[in-house]
Amino acid sequence: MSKRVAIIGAGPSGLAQLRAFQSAKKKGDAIPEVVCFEKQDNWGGLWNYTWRTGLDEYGEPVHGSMYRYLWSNGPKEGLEFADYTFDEHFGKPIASYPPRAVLFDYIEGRMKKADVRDMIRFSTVCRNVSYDEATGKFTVTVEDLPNRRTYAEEFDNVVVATGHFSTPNVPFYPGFDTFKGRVLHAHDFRDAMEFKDKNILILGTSYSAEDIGSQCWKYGCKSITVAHRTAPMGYDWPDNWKEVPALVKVEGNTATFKDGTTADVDAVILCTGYQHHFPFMPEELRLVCPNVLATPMLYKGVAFIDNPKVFYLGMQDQWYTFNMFDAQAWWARDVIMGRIDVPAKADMQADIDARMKAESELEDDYACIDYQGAYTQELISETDYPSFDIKASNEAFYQWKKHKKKNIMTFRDNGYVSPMTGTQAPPHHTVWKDAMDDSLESYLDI
Ligand code: FAD
Ligand code: NA7
Repeated sequence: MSKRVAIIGAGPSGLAQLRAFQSAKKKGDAIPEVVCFEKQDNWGGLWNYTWRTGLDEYGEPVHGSMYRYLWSNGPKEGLEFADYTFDEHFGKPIASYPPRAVLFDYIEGRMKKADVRDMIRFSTVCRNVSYDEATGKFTVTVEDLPNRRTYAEEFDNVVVATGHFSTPNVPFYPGFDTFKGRVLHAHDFRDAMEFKDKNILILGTSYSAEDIGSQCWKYGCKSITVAHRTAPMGYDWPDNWKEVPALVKVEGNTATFKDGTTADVDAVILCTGYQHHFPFMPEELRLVCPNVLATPMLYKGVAFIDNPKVFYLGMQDQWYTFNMFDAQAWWARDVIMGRIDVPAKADMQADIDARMKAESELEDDYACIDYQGAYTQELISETDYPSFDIKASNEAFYQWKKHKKKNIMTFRDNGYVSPMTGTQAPPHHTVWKDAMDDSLESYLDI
């Protein structure tokens, strides 16, 4: 095959794309030349922890949004790779909510086995992509950061796998500019110990709000106040945690909420979500998208309908993660290799419209889980990605929701059944609230 494929980003999505091509090669198929550009000096994307915030050593925006002591916020049974199980990697069953380092090790284990590291150009940031109608080729311009060398190469396809939980959505509220404490976004949160004995105000009611609040509680903050714009999270919170209506303003250290109540706080943590941000893509190829399950502009949630030689991976709001990225990557690979045809643009648009309508009719989180499970299943059924028991994954998610409802501070102490191996996860040796050491060694007890 003389085709060249550029993958931008070596997080779980970009790595899924590399693994998809490598698995075809292993079966004896001729694959395109694949080059992956990764701006960090290692793979793993968000799972590659960095202490840095703001700008990195080269002046680039720091990609990392993960923080210390982060444990998986969903069951590992919902994200397991079908071609590389947890049992295979760890050689023994492990508990259901691994800390970041353990999941990083798992992601890395599959890629080491696939032996594709030399297809990645690390510390190389993608600056620009352009498409030439006449030649049908893309010019991808990148910068080799340590050597400050900018160069361009031609490709037949571009796979954008740069994630969408890195560029923060930062709202302004009156008084932020004169607030006496720290105002930070979740993207810049690193160590809950910073907030020990402090009163914190959190804005937002989704995963970051819930988990950063829980971290701060676990590591000894004095109180947590969460202000909601739309609806409270409604869990049965610990005594020093309260939910209040939307923030109106801060004056000095005093926050005032929509119902007129106030709270004195030391820090404000904006858990207000992220933006899909692709400054390196030209406007005509740039995905514009909110954090939803059915993405606009992408056929089957992957192929960019205005130019289906461009693919975006992992751009959905995520219940399913790693194995959904795999399903997308295998599907994109098969379009690139001519095994799957994309239909005419009007048909692709009709498909997108139908998916968006279906999403708008989903009644609750359980329906969302089913929806994304069915989507993952649909893509898998069109490729040779190992099929797996999606119903068992859905079941792990349902149980997770129920366990959270029952007790938000103990849900991580539960274990579920692997959809890949049928293995029942054992309980972890220490309950989450008492497990202060999140290292791989501590978790695996080695
Ligand atoms: P990313 O992991 O964001 O990787 C994108 C990669 O692209 C990065 O390596 C980045 O350096 C690179 N890149 C970006 N721009 C450029 C450029 N211009 N040029 C070259 N390279 C570039 N999911 C779960 O399943 N379980 C969890 O517990 C969980 N917890 C999370 C906690 C937090 C705080 C966040 C923010 C997300 C969490 N997620 C979790 C979801 C997460 O999005 C996925 O697990 C996964 O990391 C997404 O993979 P990705 O490859 O699409 O994106
Ligand atoms: P999400 O899931 O996109 O949630 C963003 C939250 O921020 C949501 O509760 C929004 O409330 C809230 N929000 C957004 N803008 C504002 C303003 N202006 N004021 C108050 N509240 C606001 O992002 P997360 O960071 O929680 O999660 C992203 C990923 O990180 C996720 O996949 C996890 O795995 C980790 P709304 O309901 O819209 O009123």
